[in-house]
Amino acid sequence: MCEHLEPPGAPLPCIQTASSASPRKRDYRSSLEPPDVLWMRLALALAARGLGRTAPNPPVGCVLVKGGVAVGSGFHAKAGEPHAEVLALREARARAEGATAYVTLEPCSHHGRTPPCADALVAAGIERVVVAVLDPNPLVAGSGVTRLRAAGLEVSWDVLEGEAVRQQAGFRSLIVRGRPWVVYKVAMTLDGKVAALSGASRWVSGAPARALVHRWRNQFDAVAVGSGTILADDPQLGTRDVPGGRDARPVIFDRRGLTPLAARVIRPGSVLVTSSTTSTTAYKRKQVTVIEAENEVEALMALGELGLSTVLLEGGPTLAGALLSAGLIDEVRVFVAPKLLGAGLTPLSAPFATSLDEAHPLRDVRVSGVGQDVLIQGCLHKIPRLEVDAFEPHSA
Ligand code: AOF
Ligand code: ZN
Repeated sequence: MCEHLEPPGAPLPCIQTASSASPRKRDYRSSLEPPDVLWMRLALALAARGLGRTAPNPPVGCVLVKGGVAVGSGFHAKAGEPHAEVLALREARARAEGATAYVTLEPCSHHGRTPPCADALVAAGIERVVVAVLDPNPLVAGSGVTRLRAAGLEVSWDVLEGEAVRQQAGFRSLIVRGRPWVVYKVAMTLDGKVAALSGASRWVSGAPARALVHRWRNQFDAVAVGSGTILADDPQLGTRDVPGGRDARPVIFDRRGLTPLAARVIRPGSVLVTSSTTSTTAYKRKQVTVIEAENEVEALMALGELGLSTVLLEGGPTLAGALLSAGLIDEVRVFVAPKLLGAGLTPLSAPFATSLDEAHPLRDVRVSGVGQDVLIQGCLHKIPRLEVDAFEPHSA
């Protein structure tokens, strides 16, 4: 997802990229962008409001535009509730006739929990549909576009495709790989320490970085930690201070059942991932969902079965090292704080590369400033896409 969890239009200030070398240079990009791109940005910003709420469904936004004016808009708020297009059509009513629809995901063509959006767009008299990206769901996978084109609508599907793919990383991961998209978030000192030797880590990063993490938690389906982090910090893993926020589902990786029942994350709805040898009755009594898994892959597949599409992994180094070694971390977001510790714990405790040739390169790297800290984010894996070589992005 790389930065997909931040609503488009509210990017962090990039402090050093090839395209923004001068700190005084303003970014006038949006005022020069074609209308299709601007309207799609609005649809993506709407979709972002569903992040962390729609799983196993994707976040989707839709704007209907006629004569240069938005006549309806909507976003998918929750699985089982109406799709973005339907809400936008409801708002536009008769004004939808002859309008262009901007949708961040290919309109669906199947009868799921709701009827097909492609049919609703056709019935409302929409003339043109601009889609950001095709739906990898095998029930849709191009058939939404085909159906719209067959009904005579002009359809394209490549506007802000990269942004849409990043925003839908969780959904794409879940539907293609059966497991959530895993983002490892870590805060370290300038000399690469996440905690003092005692294990104390409050606080490495500054208040603005910590507030940003709360906003991320609000947009993820789950927040995961190892039992070591629970024992060291007893974190609450909530979204304090986020207006309208709700807690992501806490997931505790605890092979040996070391998490105290009085820990703050042991609450109804939390998930405990453990081994078959752990006694789990007391956790279950606290309405904790227990997953017994033999290894990390099994654990993540079980989280996928619970419908969790995005996991923000918040440590500690042992769990992160194990997941990275198993190839299960998809993206990293590292805050580097202007402090030196000299001695302490490092972000990944499992050795996974013995030479620089074996280092894991990140793709789609972004560097930004958050208060006094520097945030570096990048992906280890490609976000799953639908390969559609034979499928034209524009109507003939
Ligand atoms: C759209 N617009 O806003 C969303 C779509 O069970 P259902 O009926 O909600 O269908 C879920 C599937 O529909 C989901 O897996 C994805 O393929 C698509 N989601 N499609 O046209 C939307 N949320
Ligand atoms: Zn739909």
